[in-house]
Amino acid sequence: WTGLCAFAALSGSAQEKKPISQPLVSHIYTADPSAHVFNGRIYIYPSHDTATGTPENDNGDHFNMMDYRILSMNKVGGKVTDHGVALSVKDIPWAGRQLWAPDVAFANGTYYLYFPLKDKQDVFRIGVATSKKPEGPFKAEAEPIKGSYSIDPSVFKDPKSSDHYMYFGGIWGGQLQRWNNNQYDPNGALRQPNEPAVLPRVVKLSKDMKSFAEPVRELQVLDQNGKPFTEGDNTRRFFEGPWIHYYNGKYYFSYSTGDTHNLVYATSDNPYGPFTYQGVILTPVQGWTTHHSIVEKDGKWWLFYHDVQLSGKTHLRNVKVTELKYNADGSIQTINPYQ
Ligand code: FUB
Repeated sequence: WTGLCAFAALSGSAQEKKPISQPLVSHIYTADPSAHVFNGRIYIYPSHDTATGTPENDNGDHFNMMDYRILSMNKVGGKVTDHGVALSVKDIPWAGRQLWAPDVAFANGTYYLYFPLKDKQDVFRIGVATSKKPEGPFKAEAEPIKGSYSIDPSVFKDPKSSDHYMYFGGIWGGQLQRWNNNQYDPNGALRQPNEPAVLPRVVKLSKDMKSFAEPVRELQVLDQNGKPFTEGDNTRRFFEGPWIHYYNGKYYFSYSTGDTHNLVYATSDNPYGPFTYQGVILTPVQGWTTHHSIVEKDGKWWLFYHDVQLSGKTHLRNVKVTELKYNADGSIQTINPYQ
């Protein structure tokens, strides 16, 4: 994430256009919506944006979120309930700062909330917290998940095997460029335009849902000719915000391209990939970041996303939802968030 100057240039034109959907709530700022259907109800696990006064910089320090609040509704268009604070940074034993984009999975009769947070050394790790209810409150484990790093966990239950996989990662402020072969290099630099792009990561979860069952793997995302992207191919290479869903016998891996502000997707026959790039899901929104989830409810598919309609500020966002449509060949119809 980051790039404030780029946002200033982008927002002028976007703000003159009419949004295709309205913020789901306006009493708090929310972002990075991970939506799931639990017990027939839609639960949205967003970041909770707040104006803490932390100065802006290119590492995203002003995204200084202190807690999570969970939203739910019985259907798209229904009344949205804010369930209050579900987990606070002050209640996480290993916390440094910055609760970024979370996700939730259900297994073993328990809801598991996965969250990225900087530890006391200012290194992003991924933590887990549990609850017996989808809306929380959640109780955090004493330590981050062993072997975890970077940001934006997205946890997926494979309908074929019932195994759970975590997809994660984000470059720039998300620190993914500091991790090679799962080893940390504090000086790990961003790639040069002609170098291979940093890849998102995937790992199978253990049955206890609190640990990794294997070493973290890189997830290959290839172009239509089977070639990996270079860093310079920044309209297509992975930046942050991974999500995965299963549709019509295929796995769909989608993500943000960051500094080019698109949500794009790639498909595969295997949850470990390789994934082949297919196209754009959502063209740029107001604000620098773009982040999403995709979920089926009531026979339709929905794209949850965010923009900055309420505040005009890139770190004070609001979550939205719109219908996502497939063509007969399984490709996704590109959505323009403004008319
Ligand atoms: O909300 C903080 C960060 O901004 C998220 O982790 C990224 O995906 C971007 O949306």
